[in-house]
Amino acid sequence: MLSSQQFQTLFDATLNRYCEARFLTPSQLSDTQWYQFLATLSHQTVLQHFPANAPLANTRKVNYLSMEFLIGRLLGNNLLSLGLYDETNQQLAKYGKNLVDILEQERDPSLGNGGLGRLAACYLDSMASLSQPAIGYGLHYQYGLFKQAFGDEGQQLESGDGWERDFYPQQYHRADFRQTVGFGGKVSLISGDKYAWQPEWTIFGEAFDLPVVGYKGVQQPLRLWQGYSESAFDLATFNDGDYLDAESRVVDAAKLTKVLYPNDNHAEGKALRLMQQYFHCACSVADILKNHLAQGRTLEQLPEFEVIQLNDTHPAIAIPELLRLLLDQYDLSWEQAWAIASKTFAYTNHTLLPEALEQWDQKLLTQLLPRHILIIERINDQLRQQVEAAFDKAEFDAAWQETAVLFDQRVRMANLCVVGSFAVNGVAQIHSDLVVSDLFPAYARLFEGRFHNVTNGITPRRWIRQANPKLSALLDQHIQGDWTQDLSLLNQIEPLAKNPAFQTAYRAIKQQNKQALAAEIEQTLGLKVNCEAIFDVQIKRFHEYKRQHLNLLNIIATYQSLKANPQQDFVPRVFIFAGKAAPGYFMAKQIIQAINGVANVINQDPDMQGKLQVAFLPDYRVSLAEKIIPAADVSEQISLAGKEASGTGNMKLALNGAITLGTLDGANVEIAEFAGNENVVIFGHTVDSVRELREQGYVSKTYYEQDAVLKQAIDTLADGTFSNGDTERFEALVNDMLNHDYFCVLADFASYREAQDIVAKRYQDQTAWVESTILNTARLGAFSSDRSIRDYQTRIWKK
Ligand code: GL7
Repeated sequence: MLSSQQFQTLFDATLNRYCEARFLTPSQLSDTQWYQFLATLSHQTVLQHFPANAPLANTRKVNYLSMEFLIGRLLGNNLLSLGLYDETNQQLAKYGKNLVDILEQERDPSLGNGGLGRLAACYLDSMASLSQPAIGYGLHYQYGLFKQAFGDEGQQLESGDGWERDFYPQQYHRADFRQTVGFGGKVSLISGDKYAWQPEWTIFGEAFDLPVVGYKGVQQPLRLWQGYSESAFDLATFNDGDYLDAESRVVDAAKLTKVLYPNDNHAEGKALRLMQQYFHCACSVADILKNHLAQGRTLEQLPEFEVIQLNDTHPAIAIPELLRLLLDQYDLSWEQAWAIASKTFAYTNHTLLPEALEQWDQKLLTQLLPRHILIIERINDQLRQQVEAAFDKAEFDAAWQETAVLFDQRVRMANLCVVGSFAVNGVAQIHSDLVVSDLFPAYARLFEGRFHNVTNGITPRRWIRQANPKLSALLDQHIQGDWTQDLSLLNQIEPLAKNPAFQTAYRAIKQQNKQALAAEIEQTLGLKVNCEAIFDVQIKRFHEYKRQHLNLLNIIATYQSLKANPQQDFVPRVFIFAGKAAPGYFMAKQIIQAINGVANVINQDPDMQGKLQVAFLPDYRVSLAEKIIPAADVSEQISLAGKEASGTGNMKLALNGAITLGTLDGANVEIAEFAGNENVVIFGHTVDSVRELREQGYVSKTYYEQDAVLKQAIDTLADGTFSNGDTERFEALVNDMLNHDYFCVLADFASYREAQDIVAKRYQDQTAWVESTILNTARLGAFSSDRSIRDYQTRIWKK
């Protein structure tokens, strides 16, 4: 590592060169140029001075395969990990510059949609910090998740995010790691059960490495593959005289990794997506094997040294791909190949939503990957025999219907993962239990001991240290030992929860963070919010199951109540939203537009000023989350019970001193256990009572008819009050709530309103409130992703 003196010398020399090359002096540099200079300097410092590659000890190397890594800005994080953050700030001060402003210049690489992609980034951070040998494998999308803006009528507008086009120095092209990936073509039987695949066309995978810099740990790569075609034309086709067709293949190669599919918890079934998945897996598996063999190890030793962790089913095709290489390229028998592959893969399930469970059309798979489909058929046959042996005749049909990999001309990717992995885990206790009881009960019987829970976690480096420097300084003062490395140390502040001086300091920090967010809101929306009000935050993807429209109905009802009775005792509130909807998800976009419509009316109503305000910040992304989270008083986690596998925003918000207002869903359950029931506010139906509700035949309209407050809220959404008189704008949303309401918003409305009243009452007793929020920080150290990674190590990756 660099000493302070060495860093200073390097800083000065690099700055000189940067300025000379541009005929500028440091005082003439813009903030963007300062960022460019610093990002380059930090990248070089990481590569040259930070320890690389943790040695293998008692654990295997983790190959973390994920289609998404929502890594966010890297410069601040890397400077912290290098131990050069304060040093850099001091250097900049010499030129009258402030690091915080410079960091604002960085574009977030938005290479993910939501929680699943952000989790992958937190896990890379933790693995590098704990020196768990690991590599992340993903795709180098040229366009990350779309940018979001709002139109005149509050509708979501989307535009492309070419995150690296202008300048992105924190990666490097590893030309020597190139892979070749085949598609289509035919398979011929050579002899016995030996096959040869002749792909119809091939695409190159180019590797880009982004170093993941662990806190006091090591740096190891996030390797992202980009599609590329070797020559301008496919020569075989070109020579056949089919010039245009040859060129179109080039176009296809370039298109392959152009965009991230913008769906969250929803599988689209498009051929291009399947191609992306296979391309990702083929490049990664080949790279893993290459590195393994280069160390003089045998194929049989693969599971002893490597584990391939599948982040959801998106990389499921890696299983047949590894089998294919072992069978066709290395000439192993089926039994040998299966013995290796089935001990190498582990699968994390992230959702129970049926629309998110990927199934591929058998025909499409056969066309694109004719060799893989044969392997999948063989897995299916082998499985059938196991199911026949384990279940008696009367049970077989039901068991097979659940467990078959190939069923009704469809390949079920979750099933492929369960069968091909040695371990399967859910992401919060309640979710892992539901995976066994509801999704895969027959598998749980068939494969005893295969199912586990690893509750998600979040990295304290980014989500406390970096996002909330003021709270971090307070924690530093009162905690012995480095809490950023061992978050359980936060429990040292528990005895201070009632201490008036500590309460005052903790509360003052929240207040300052709220002021900073208020400034951001004013700058973005032109809205001045009341910092004495409760900052009530719901920030996440827009999805019906997350029920932002439940939040919205309460806002409308509150507004109506305040209009009807302006003198009532009311605790002021600012409702803060952020989040994107998939461009093709109509209902989620309706909800966004409705929130904007309501915000517009309420924020312009003079009676509401300082009392009730609604701020919907556009373009939610990691860097915006870092600004909102430290300023939140209330964390809205209001999904229908049983639908949110875990959630991770809930952990970030609670650790930063927000009170969870939530259903008994996902990790909320564990947050309530750790924080103590008196320090959260729980409402609504439970998994069991939702089941009963459905069994009785849920009719949402009954709730509407029987609850005048609810009725009035929905009616005004329909009558044009929030849409400039347009009675059609929110028709689909209103109709859905009245006639369908699959996610039981109306059934939970009354209970949610009561919970909101409880929040308001508790907030009025500031001493008790602050004590509660301190206890949230003190007691939730278990939600560090370091703990999650240790759980993976002991439960799953152990040798
Ligand atoms: C998700 C879950 O919805 C979310 O609850 C969980 O926290 C996250 C990480 O485990 O995974 N599953 C999923 O498909 N997406 C998620 O965010 C997109």
